[in-house]
This record gives sequence, structure tokens and C-alpha cells, in this order.
Amino acid sequence: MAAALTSRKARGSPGALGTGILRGLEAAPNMSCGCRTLTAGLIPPDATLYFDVVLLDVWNKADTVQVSTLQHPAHCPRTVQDSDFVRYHYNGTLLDGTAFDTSYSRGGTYDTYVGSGWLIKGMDQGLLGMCPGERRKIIIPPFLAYGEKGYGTVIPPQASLVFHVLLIDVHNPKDTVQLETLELPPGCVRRAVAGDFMRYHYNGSLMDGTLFDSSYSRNHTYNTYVGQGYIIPGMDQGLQGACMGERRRITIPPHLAYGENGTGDKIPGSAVLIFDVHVIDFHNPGDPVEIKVLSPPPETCNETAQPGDFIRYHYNCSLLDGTKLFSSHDYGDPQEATLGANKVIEGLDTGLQGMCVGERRQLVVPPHLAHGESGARGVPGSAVLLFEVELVSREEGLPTGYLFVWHEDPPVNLFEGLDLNKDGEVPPEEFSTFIKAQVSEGKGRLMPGQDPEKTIADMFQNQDRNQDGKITVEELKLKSDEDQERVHEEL
Ligand SMILES: [Ca+2]
Ligand SMILES: [Ca+2]
Repeated sequence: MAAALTSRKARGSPGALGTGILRGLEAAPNMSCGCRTLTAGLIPPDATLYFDVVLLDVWNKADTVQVSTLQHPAHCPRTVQDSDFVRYHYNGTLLDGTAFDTSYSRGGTYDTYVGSGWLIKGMDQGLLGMCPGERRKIIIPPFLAYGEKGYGTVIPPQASLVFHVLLIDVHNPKDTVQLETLELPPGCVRRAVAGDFMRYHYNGSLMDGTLFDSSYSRNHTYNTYVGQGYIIPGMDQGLQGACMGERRRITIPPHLAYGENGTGDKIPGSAVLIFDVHVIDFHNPGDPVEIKVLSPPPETCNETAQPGDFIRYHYNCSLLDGTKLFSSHDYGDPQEATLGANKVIEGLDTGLQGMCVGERRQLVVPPHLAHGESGARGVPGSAVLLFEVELVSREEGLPTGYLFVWHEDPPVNLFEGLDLNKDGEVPPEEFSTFIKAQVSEGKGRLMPGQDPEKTIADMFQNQDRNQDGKITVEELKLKSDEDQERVHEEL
């Protein structure tokens, strides 16, 4: 009966909601009448009674769910709405502090839909408007919790409940990929489309900020085709439309990521994933070399660099994120090469062709025309290269297969010319002396870009058919005549 009295008394105290302990509540003698029959024999007449009272719970029919935010995250990408799916941790206690349940003992979050009847009404209301990372205290009166019946042995009838909630994650099954551009480099003309091959860095985190993966930790970009199903659907979508150098945040709901099961030990089931992506470069396997003229050719330029030409050029080579790789200026002298002779990467060879001496160009070279998927020393695999080139000089090349050409018709008595001492044989010394004389007199020229001594030695080898160190009149044959004969034989 004492309990009934204190209960009634407490209900009459407006604003006393909350855990409280009232000690030494005093009842005057004239208030204790009516107890006499029950306490007959125990309580002497005119006794003063003292009660020790502990208030366990208190509520009012007019009560609503009480929500207070204990901690608010710095950023709130979205808040909980009706029909959202949430993942949260909680500690549940009665008003007097007795714990009845906690998610922390289960090794995982509590995952459920909000406002769909899966939760007690008070929780459905108390979670609304909450941000991921937010901590709330939610006090729920019994008629919005387990009411008259309570729940099992842990929640007594008519108990108010107190939940301390930490919201981990929220999404809606109707959510799509969300994009946020964090940094857009100026002058972006090309945006990634499905089928492009992209290199990017990323930090992947959960909604509560937990980092689950980072390409930076591997010191290596993530490289993949976009829009072809090689990566999770949300990423496949989210990378499209990005510019080179762009930083974008891609927020992916679980149904476009790893679904209800999650993956590994870092990504829980039904987790929203947030990727902060930095696009380094992308290309399409069908891309040609992109050529942009930086300084136009001089007006006096009539002839441009062609395959076979021996050229000298300066270049700077970098990655598209600005990382400098190589420069001819590091060595002072220009780079030398014979065009079309497989001496330089295909894209650079192509980009140098058609240039005039004095012209400057910018070349964007996709990896399939550069160092390919495996890269090269200092060049990451699948990297797009950016060149700035300047053609310094150019020597016209010879037709394919020729080491020496006559500017006019060759001498009629070529062997007599070669056989300087007239002994019927031409050793290497005579051959070399003769060819050098032709060059210095401007009657013919050697293939550019190679040591003349080597070229002349090669020519001698070709003519000395039996390899005895001498050319005879029978052995000597002009290449043009040889080619002619070969054509006839083939015919
Ligand atoms: Ca001789
Ligand atoms: Ca011979």
C-alpha cells in the first residue's frame, strides 16, 4: 500500500519526469487514517509514520517522445526520414538506470527500417531527423513503447524507456548515387564516358567516417575500365562524367555497392559507402595522339619531318597530374632520333611527324601508344603522357633500306672509280675513301643519324658478297639495280 501511495503522490508532481529519488517523504498522522484496518496491530494509534521512497518511473498521458542531441557530427550529409533504412548502436535503460538491452554486446549495429512498424512507436519518432554520427538520448513513455505488458523479464509493465543512440548509417532503398564535385580543374573539355580506362586515387569511408580502404596507402592509383561492370555499380556510375584532375565525392547506397552482406571485415552489410576520388587520367583504347600546336611553324617552312628523317628535338614529358618525368633540357643537348624507325614511343613518333623546324607542339599520348599497361621506369602502368616538343633540326632521310643515295645519276664506271690503285679489287679503305669523296663533293649522301663509318662499313659488307674482304667487279651492284632485278624475278 505504501507503494500505491507514493505512486499516486509522484504522479501529482508535474515536471518530475526523469529518474529521481525522494528520500524521507513525510506523511502526517491525519493523512494515515484509512490504513488503520490494514495495519491494525502493527501501527499504534497516533503514530507518526516515515516512508523511504525510491521513485522508479514516472510518466504522463500527455507525454511525448523526448529527444536530446548529445553530440552532433561536423558534417551531416542527410537526416533520417520515414521509410529510411538505418544502422545504429544503442544502450537501452529504464528510467532508474537499469540496463535492459544493448547493441554493443552483439558485435554489430541494429539495422532496421524507420516508420514501417518494425520498431516501437517511440523509436520510430525518436530517430527522425537524426544525422549519421549523431548521438541522441531518446526517452519514450510506455504507451509509445511496450505499454501495459512490458517485455519479457527485462521491461516491466508501464515502463518508460531511455535509449542512448548512435546513428551509424542511413539510406533509402530508392537512393541513387550522389555526386559532389569537390574540385574541378579549369579548362576541362573531356569527361569520362563508359568504356574509358581510368586511373584514380580514392579514400573510401563509411558514413560514420571510418576509413575502410585507400589507394594512397598502396601508393598506387586504382586502374580500371569505367561503365563495364568491373567495379561496383555505384562507382561505375559515379566516375562517369568526371574530368581529369577532378576531385569528387561519390556516395553510394548499399544496393549499388556491397548490399545486405557487405564484404570482408571492413564493410558491414547495408553500408553506405563514401568515396573521395581524385581522377588522375583516363583514356579510351581507341584514342589517337592528341596534337595541339603551341608555337606555329615559321612561314619559311616548306618541308616537315617525315618518316626516315633524322631529327633533333627538345621535349618535356609529364603525367597529367603535373608530375614531371623526363626532359631533354636535363641533358642540355636535344634528343636525336630517326623518325619511323621504332626509336621512340609510337605516339611521340606520330606527334613529331609533320612538324617544321622551330615549331612547338603539345602531345597527349595514350598508354597504348606509349609505355602500355606495364609502364616503364618512372612511368606508371597505363599512364597517359603529356609532351611538349620543339623541333630543333631535321635532316631528310633516305628511302627505306638505303644507306646512301646519289643526288644525280651514279658514275658510269663506278668500279673504276672505286678501284683507286687499279688492281681489280676494292678493299674497305678504297671503298671508304671513294664514298667520303662523293659526300664531300655533294654528289651523294649517307643515311643521317648514324655514324658514317658504320654506314660505310655496312655498305661494304653488302657489296662484298663472298665476304672475303674485297669487292670485285662481278660483286658490285647498285641497290637500285638489285631492286629492279628482284622485281623481275618476282614477276
Ligand atoms: Ca684496288
Ligand atoms: Ca669479295
